This record gives sequence, C-alpha cells and structure tokens, in this order.
Amino acid sequence: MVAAKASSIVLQRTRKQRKLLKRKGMHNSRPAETEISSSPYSFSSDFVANVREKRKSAKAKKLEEKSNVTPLVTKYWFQRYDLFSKYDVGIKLDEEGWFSVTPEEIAASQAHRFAGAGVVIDAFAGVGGNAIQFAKVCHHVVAVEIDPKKVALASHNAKIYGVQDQIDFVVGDFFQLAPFLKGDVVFLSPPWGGPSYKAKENFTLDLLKPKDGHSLFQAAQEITPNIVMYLPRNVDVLQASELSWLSSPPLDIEVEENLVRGRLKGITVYFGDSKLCV
Ligand code: MGP
Ligand code: SAH
Repeated sequence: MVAAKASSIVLQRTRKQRKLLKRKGMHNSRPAETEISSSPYSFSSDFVANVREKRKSAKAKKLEEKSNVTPLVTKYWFQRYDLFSKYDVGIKLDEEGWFSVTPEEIAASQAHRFAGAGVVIDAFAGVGGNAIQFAKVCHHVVAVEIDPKKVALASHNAKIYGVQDQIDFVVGDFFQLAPFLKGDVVFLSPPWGGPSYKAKENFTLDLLKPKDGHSLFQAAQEITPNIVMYLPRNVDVLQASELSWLSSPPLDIEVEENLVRGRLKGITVYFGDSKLCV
C-alpha cells in the first residue's frame, strides 16, 4: 500500500488542458503551475530536473536530426534502419550519403561472399555502408573516398560498428590512386548521377560518374581481376556483363539482384575468381 504523504511535486498543465481552459475563458483563473499537496507520490526536485533535462536534450537531438533531413532525404530517412541497423546509436550521413548508401542487408551479403579474404578496396566508400560490412568479415579494408567530409562520417560510423581498426580511410580520387593500390578484391559503387538515375529506361554504363563503366573497370583491373560492381536496378545487364571480355580469357561473372523487403534496390555484378568467394 502506498501511504499518502504531502508532496512538493509541481504539475504543469498539459497543452490540451490549457486550450480547454482558454476556450472557457478560465486560463488566468489559476496559476500555470499548481502545487498538489495530496499526491501519494513524491519526487525530489533533482529527479524532476533530471527528467526535464533528458527530455530537453532528446528534443534538441531530434530537432538537429530533422534539420539534416531535407525533402530529398525524407524518403530514405524512413528506411533508416534498413540502411544502418545501428542508426539510433548515432549514425551520421550527409545528403548524398542518404541516397547512395548500400542498405546494410545488401552490403552484408556482398561482403559475406568474401569472408576471410585479405584486403578489400572499397573504391567509392561514401559514408561507409559497404566498408563497414567488409571490415566485419575480411582482414582489412582500404576505403577510398574523394570527399573528406564523407570520410569523417564513414570513420565515425565505423566506430559505431566497432570496425574502425580494420579500415584504412584514404581521401582521394580512385582513378589517380588505383595504380598504387594493392588488394584482393575491388568493390565499385560509384555515383549513379543522383536519385534521378531511374528516369532512364535502360541505364547504360556511360552514365556512371565521374567516368564511364569501361574506364572504371579498367582502373580496377590494374589491381585485381576480382571486381564487384554495385549498379542501378535499371542497368543494361548485358553491357555490364560484357566488361568481363576486357580480360583474356574472359572473367567469370555472376549477376545478382539485391532486394530489401521484397523491393529491388540494385544489381551486383561479381567478376573474377569465384573460388575467392565462399
Ligand atoms: P533509390 O532508387 O533512390 O531508392 O535507391 P528506393 O527507395 O529504392 O526508391 P523507390 O522509390 O524507387 O523504390 C535505391 C538504392 O540504390 C539506394 O538505397 C542505394 O543503395 C542505391 N543508390 C542510389 N543512388 C542514387 C546511388 C548512387 O548514386 N550510387 C550508389 N553507389 N548507389 C546508389
Ligand atoms: N557504397 C557507399 C556509397 C558510395 S556513393 C556506401 O555504402 O556508403 C559514391 C561515392 O563516391 C560518393 O560518396 C562520392 O563522393 C564518391 N566519389 C565520387 N568520385 C570519386 C572518385 N573519383 N574517387 C573516390 N570517390 C569518389
């Protein structure tokens, strides 16, 4: 049984109560804060202040997050837990990161094929969606990204997943760095030209940025024949498969559709040594 005792708690009127009183013309009839002396509960003022402080900082966090969610980003924000299951731990993305990051489930299955592999080069690392998943199952990841702000975001996100020690982040242009990189697998998820990529009925490889798919593939081939390309769902699959002919004999290829919750998100083409895959 709870003994009734005098309480010093101060109750605020709710918005609904204030509105109701205002409508009845009674909003000034009582002070806004009312001492309740007959409440059976008692809270220390420290406790109340603590709860208020926590609510205030949660509200500020939500407001700050909302201010980063531009109209373009809203749709992706609703998919935030598909993008990063640890989103609530403090994952950070910029606008391009929101619409470009590989959803976690896809990135994990792409990485799983190379479980136990040595060094993976993530040539277009963005905010780290793929690099993090590779780092979870491979020995080491070299994450190349031209935008230093994204490297800071990716490095922050890698810490959240506890894989920062397995990733070397390099700020730079993959095309310039490729001749100096060594690795067992190269993962390519270049810009597709923004969310408007889907306006094309048939997405041809010349639409990839900053260089066409042919040049991109050749740059990767300087490192290893084990190349993975994450491409739009409307990509010209035949054209992508033909990249294997740039090698003699032609590289083995495998084309995979990537779905999340039954919705097609992208297409991954695996080139090279299938024995490297588990
Ligand atoms: P989307 O088609 O823009 O979103 O991107 P969604 O929710 O499938 O849209 P819908 O309304 O048409 O169903 C789908 C996925 O493609 C994203 O989650 C990213 O993984 C990937 N993606 C999209 N873009 C624009 C890029 C890009 O420029 N580069 C890379 N690497 N991936 C991208
Ligand atoms: N797979 C990433 C998303 C990649 S989006 C993820 O899951 O987070 C493509 C990225 O390529 C963008 O962040 C863009 O800044 C970067 N980029 C564009 N041109 C580049 C270049 N020449 N070299 C390296 N990175 C580049």
